[in-house]
Amino acid sequence: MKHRIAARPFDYTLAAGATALVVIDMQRDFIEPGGFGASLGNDVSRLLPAVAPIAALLAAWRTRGWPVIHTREAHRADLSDCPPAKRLRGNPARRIGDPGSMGRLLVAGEPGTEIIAALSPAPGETVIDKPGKGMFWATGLHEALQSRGITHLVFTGVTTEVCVQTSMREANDRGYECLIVADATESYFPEFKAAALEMLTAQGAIVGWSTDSKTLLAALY
Ligand code: TIU
Repeated sequence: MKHRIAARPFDYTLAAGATALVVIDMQRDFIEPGGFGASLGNDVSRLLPAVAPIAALLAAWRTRGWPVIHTREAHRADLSDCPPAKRLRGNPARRIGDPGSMGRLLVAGEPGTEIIAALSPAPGETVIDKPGKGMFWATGLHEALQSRGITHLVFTGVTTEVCVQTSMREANDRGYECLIVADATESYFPEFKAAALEMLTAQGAIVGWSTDSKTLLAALY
């Protein structure tokens, strides 16, 4: 079954059951004070408006038994999957792997890499730790999605122009039909969020489509 979703720059056709909801990096390290996002000098409260729309989309996907993918930006404890170029770049207050109030920044298994309680993964949902900004780099995700017949991806999470945009671009190059939900993604920089949504959908959906959660949810009923 197909669902027609009003979207920019034109309607998106969602394939029921073959469309995964992707929730990018809704982990404490980006959303709560004391984590990696704050260490870069950001106002982490800016990301909170995305939480309720993502929760509503998760409920809709779970009711239908459709696939859900959660990602976390998280490195191995020995940082062997964190290139020096990533760890050493800039002059942050604290670097990846340094101790913070939620454990070592962006290290798998530490409290900071836990997905926030409001969006906790349900049993059976896929959770992947990714060492890069994009969800396909060094994760094996493409093969996992292909084996499950997933052809369409609906993107949510943080931050719009960093991990969400990178993941959506990687997905587009791998042949997925990609939709981003504008109110279910946030950035520390509102102007970057707006620009990212524009550039993803420009030139006849060069990377994909955008819609809002109310339009998407209404179209599923
Ligand atoms: N800094 C920033 O905006 N984002 C990241 O570092 N990672 C993600 O977007 N998840």
